[in-house]
Amino acid sequence: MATTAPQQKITYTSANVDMEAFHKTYDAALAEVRAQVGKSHPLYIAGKAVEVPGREPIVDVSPIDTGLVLGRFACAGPEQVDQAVRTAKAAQAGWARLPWQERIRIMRRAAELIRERKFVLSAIMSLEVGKNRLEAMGDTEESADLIDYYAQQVEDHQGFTRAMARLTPIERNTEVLRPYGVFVCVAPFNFPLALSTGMSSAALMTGNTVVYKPAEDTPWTGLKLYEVYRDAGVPAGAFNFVSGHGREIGDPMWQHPLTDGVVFTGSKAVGMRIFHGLSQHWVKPCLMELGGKNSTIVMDSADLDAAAEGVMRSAFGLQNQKCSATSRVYVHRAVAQPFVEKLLTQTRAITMGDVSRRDVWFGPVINARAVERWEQAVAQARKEGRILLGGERLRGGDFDRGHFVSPTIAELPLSSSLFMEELFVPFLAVAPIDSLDQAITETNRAEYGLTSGLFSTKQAEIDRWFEEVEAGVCYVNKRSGATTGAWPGAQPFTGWKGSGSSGKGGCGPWYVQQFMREQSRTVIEG
Ligand code: UN1
Repeated sequence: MATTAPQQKITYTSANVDMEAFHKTYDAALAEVRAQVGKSHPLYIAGKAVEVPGREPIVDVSPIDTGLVLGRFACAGPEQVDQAVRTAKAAQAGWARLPWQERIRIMRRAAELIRERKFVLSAIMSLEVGKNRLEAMGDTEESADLIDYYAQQVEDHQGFTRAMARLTPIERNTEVLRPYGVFVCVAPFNFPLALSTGMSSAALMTGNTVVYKPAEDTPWTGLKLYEVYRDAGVPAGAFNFVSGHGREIGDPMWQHPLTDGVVFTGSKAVGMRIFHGLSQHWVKPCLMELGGKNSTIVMDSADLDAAAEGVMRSAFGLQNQKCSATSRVYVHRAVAQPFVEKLLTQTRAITMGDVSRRDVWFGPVINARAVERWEQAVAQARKEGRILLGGERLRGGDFDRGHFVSPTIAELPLSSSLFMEELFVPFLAVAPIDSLDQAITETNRAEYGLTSGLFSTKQAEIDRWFEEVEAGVCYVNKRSGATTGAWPGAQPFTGWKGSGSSGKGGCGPWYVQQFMREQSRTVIEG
């Protein structure tokens, strides 16, 4: 069966899709992908395969089944990093000299190819990340839409060239935005296609070249993005695929003197290290999205069914491994008991296991380190408060093959550090509050400020919350996901405080401009 058949678009909040056709095509794509596992893959620098003979490859295993080796990926060292950055530098002028319309044409072709390949790309992500089918397809569709949305921004601004005022009749003044040069693009595992595509496509279409490092846990999806760009016509050397161990190659990439900027999505700790280290001789752009500790506030006027479903979806979708996930809930004391009961009922109904199967919603966490983090959080919660649901590793059958932990909800005192630290595992902290003021104060106490959710039917509360909450992406009464599901062109994804660096997010109208610098051009014509 063809896995490239066109089908309806799936977003993170889709309904009314023909699920029979979807699952049939997904099954076929999974079979196709399973037939390709276990191969060895090189790096791609200057359009050429580069082997790294002296170093052990990265063994890419599925978190669903750690016995399933998806592939072996060449493990770059500093020498290959140097080669990749030099290559990107050499390719940059030629790429930037193309008329912007030509770059946009190539990038829009890449979006088309992602849509053509969407079932195979999603099936790979299901196996490589442990993403359920709809989440994986959402990731793929978002990737294509990100390219188109950014391309539209460039078109709407005529390639970012505009005529400026004249101070005298004899001068002609123009301003143009021009690329910085070489961007190092470091991607995380959780949205291995959407975040890689969003960051790199914005860099590329504005005339930069890219050295791309996929997350260590998801090099296969990253390689597929390389193939998309190559097949779309991105010239050799403009996008270089360099897999390897996190810090070992990440550091030499951004520390390289020929690197002109960094675009990074990942942890705050790593992001801050890059930010502080990047600008040694002059200030270089460092565009970062750095995680969250997102709260949802449930007020006494809320529709509690909607709130419970919205929180469950945002807390446990992709096993909480989203920067946008809800990981703490402040619920008004007057409705705390019925809300928590509904939340527990919703969470008990979650289907768990091998997420590559249809109808399984909740899968494994990404690796053994994540299991450990979850175990530590559970142990701390047992000491400080009360586990309301979960708290055990999942065992037996499918569960014994992968990194499976149960969706866990704990009631904790507001003083617990579990309300403030990002964990990135399925652990939800809940506490009753007495007022909106208190809930906003608690929310804003965190170092992070990415997404935030509110369930309330009182306009005055909604207005106040928008005004006072310190977060870039705010949702009211969102049942399909209290704090998750941002989409290109609909919800710009901007991290405030410790969640980002520039105040202008991906998915938004000010994103691509950040990959360029102004040049004002004055010509005296007299
Ligand atoms: C992330 O986890 O870094 O809003 C991105 C969402 C997704 C993006 C999450 N579009 O839930």
